[in-house]
Amino acid sequence: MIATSKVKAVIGTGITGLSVARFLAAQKQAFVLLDTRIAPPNLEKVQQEFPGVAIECGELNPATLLACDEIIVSPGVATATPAIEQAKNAGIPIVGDIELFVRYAKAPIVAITGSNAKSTVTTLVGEMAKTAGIKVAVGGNLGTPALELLDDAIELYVMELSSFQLETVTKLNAKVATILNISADHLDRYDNMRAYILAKLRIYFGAEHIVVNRKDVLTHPPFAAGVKPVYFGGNADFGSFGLTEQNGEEFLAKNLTPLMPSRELKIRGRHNVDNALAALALGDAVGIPMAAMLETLKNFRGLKHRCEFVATKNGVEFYNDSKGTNIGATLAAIQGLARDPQQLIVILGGEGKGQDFTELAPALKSINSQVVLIGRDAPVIEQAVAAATKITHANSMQDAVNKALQLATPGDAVLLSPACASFDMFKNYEDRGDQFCSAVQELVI
Ligand code: UMA
Ligand code: ADP
Repeated sequence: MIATSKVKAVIGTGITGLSVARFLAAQKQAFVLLDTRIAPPNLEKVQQEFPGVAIECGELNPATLLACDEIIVSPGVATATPAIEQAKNAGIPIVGDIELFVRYAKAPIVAITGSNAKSTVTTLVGEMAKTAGIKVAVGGNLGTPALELLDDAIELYVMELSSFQLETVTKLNAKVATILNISADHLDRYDNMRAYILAKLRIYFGAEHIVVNRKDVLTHPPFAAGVKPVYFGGNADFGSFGLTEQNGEEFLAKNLTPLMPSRELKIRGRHNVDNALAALALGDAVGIPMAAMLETLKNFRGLKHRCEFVATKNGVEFYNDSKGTNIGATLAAIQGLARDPQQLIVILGGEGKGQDFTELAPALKSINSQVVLIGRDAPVIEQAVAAATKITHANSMQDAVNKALQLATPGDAVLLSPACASFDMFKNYEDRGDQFCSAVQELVI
């Protein structure tokens, strides 16, 4: 039986498109599949799994879209694509997998976005819920498509959401929603920062609770949301999760009540103190017991490739922050791991995505730093930061690690946080981080 008289269009045959197709097929809903690539991924799989379904590859055909009653767009496809715009102007609803997910999810949703720290905070909140014995599903942009998480036995959904996913959301109705921070990213997709931020702000639509970053006003809802936000970061006060001092020691605190000393966190760097506070605020809003949240914070060692401690060689500590793929992330990592007067040697470079690297200069200048440059946009970065720090060039990750060790003295640290995409030299950021870790382990000292 067909659920509606018309068909739906699913754009994209990546993991999101596949999850949408499976979801619609399970509902006996007719659909067509489209992908803008001539040879998209999963093509054979899709043909086998959905034998009767029409699949169109290459430039989107407006006629196909205009014949549908709803278009479900994968996050990697811009809704500004002309054929999609044309369908939208004809009154056809354009949605994404998250909108479908919201229609069917029965448990409360913790919704997390931000330019950086999404995966860390999403994973932390998920772990906190697990520690508390809550049946939790964790996913979205983190990796598992939202629709694959749907299960009536689930008691809480913790969702990492990208600006791409939020673009097509009308009303998320999250139990709690947050934008962790905002810095420039994805400007190859958005015309300007305004458009990028507006996409992110959609996370607050219909939210019961809102958590915002005290130090980043761009995360605050500009509209009268009817909800008083809870702040995280900075000094503790009422209505916030922040930092307070007790007997000369820094504590994470709720409403000025000390919860645990910051030094008991296993995740390193000042930015991770903010991440811990954000996770506490989110968990608190959905009723995760405080004891379970604090236990999780004391045990959570962080995700791979995010300011991950690798090894100490010759008295020099090596950190892998390969997921630092934009300037905002790298600034946080530099500020988090700076050990002035000891040196911080930062390995930077790759595909610069058109970013303005002069933003890194003040941070590099304010500490005892050196930079080892790799990758395609090394000359662009050199021009932007040469006046602020000393530059050395390297032609491979192994070369970069060897040179960093030569530049270091015991007590210094070496940080791979490239502020760039990896695709010019590596398969992806994981490959880049793995090559860094191997090169560190292989150092001859
Ligand atoms: N593509 C086309 N034509 C199409 C469909 C896709 O060219 O018709 C291209 C896209 O431009 C993109 C790639 O194919 O380069 C993948 O796009 P997709 O929408 O099919 O992606 P999925 O494989 O479904 O994965 C998506 C998210 N990817 C993107 O948003 C690009 C994954 O986030 C996410 O984990 C997954 O859904 C499950 O929710 C990845 C990501 O890079 C990790 N996200 C960006 C980020 O974190 O910065 C936003
Ligand atoms: P995302 O999923 O948003 O990319 P991750 O948790 O994977 O976030 O972290 C990516 C990078 O962002 C880290 O490697 C680190 O360099 C940086 N980062 C982590 N926490 C913060 C923060 N609170 N503020 C700014 N940058 C951060």
